[in-house]
Order: sequence, then C-alpha cells, then structure tokens
Amino acid sequence: MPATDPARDLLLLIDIQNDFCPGGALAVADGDAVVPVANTLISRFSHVALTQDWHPPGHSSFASCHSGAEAFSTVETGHGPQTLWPDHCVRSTQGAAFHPDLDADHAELVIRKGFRPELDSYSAFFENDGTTPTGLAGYVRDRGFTHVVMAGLATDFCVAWSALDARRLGLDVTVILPGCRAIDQDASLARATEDMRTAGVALANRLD
Ligand code: VGL
Ligand code: ZN
Repeated sequence: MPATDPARDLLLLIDIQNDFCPGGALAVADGDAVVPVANTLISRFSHVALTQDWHPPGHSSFASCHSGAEAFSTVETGHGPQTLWPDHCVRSTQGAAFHPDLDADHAELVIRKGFRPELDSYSAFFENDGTTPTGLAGYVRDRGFTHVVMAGLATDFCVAWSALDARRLGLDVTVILPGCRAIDQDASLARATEDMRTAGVALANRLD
C-alpha cells in the first residue's frame, strides 16, 4: 500500500450523521468522537467526499416496517441476510444531517445511499445487492483517484463495506481507525476487521 498523500488521495468520510452519534436513533457508542479526527483529516486533505445514509420513511431496513420484528434482528432478502435497524437517517430530518461540528463545507462531493425503499446500502460504492452502483466508482475513476482514505461510522458496517468494495474496484484503501467507531453487534467488529485485513485494506492506528 503506498503512503497516504493528502494532496492527491481522496478522503472519504462515511455517515458522520446525527443519528449515529450519542442521542441519535442508531447511536454508535462514542460516535461523536470521530468528528474532531475527521476535521483534522479534512484540514490536511485537498479532496474530500462525504457519504450520507439517506432513507425514505418506511425504508425496508427499518424493523418498524416488518410486523413483529425486533431491531437488530435479521431477515432474508433476495440478496442475502439484512439486519433490521431502528428507524434512522430519514431523508431531510435532523437525524440525517451531518454532525453540526463536522467541517462539511470542504466536501467536493456528497453521495447519498440507501434511498431506494426496497434496498439498503452500507457501502459508499454499491448498494446491498452488491451490484446497484451509487455512482461513486465512476466519480473516483473520472477524478483519477487511486487511493481512498476512509473514516467515519460505523467501522463494522458502512466503513468496512465501503473499504471492501474499494479494494474490489482495485483501489488502494487506508482506514484511519481513530476516526471510526463501531456498532459491534455479535462480534461484527472482529469479523469486519479481519475481512478488511484479508482484502489488503491498510488499517492505521493513529493519525500521523
Ligand atoms: C449504517 C446501519 C444502517 C452505518 C447505516 O452507517 O454503518 N449502519 N445504516
Ligand atoms: Zn441506514
């Protein structure tokens, strides 16, 4: 993995939104701790893109839309198991907004995902069927980025799925772990970490 080059690489910040921070609908423990790290990265990188989880009301990933289903349970879909979540990141609500302290105005691109009612999207590149593109792969290719540096929420879902897809697309990927926090449901963090390592994602333990 080549060294990170903040002048040339794309900083991709995943889902740093109110609903994933303490007090939010799908709060990640200590989730707001990623904000100062993200802002430090933003101040260093010339190119920044943000993702925003952006669901319509009644999205199929919400437990509330499956009668009798509990949040954090799993249902089968045509493309494999899907975790059911509390209602979160409903488009245009405060919960879906970026954390107010995030220096979001530096972003050159905001990519929204999970807006199709019947399909969830953890990855910034492909929705959870593994084939529906968000458009980010084309953007990255057209802008000539070859190395994507990532941080955000949550390590074991949207960050990991984005990092794995980026590797599948042939990109170099660095995940800045101090800029991530995990949901860690049923050992999902250990599994995601192992999957990222195996796929050749560089996992950085500090900012330097
Ligand atoms: C996420 C669960 C549901 C995430 C998004 O950003 O990791 N997790 N939607
Ligand atoms: Zn979501």
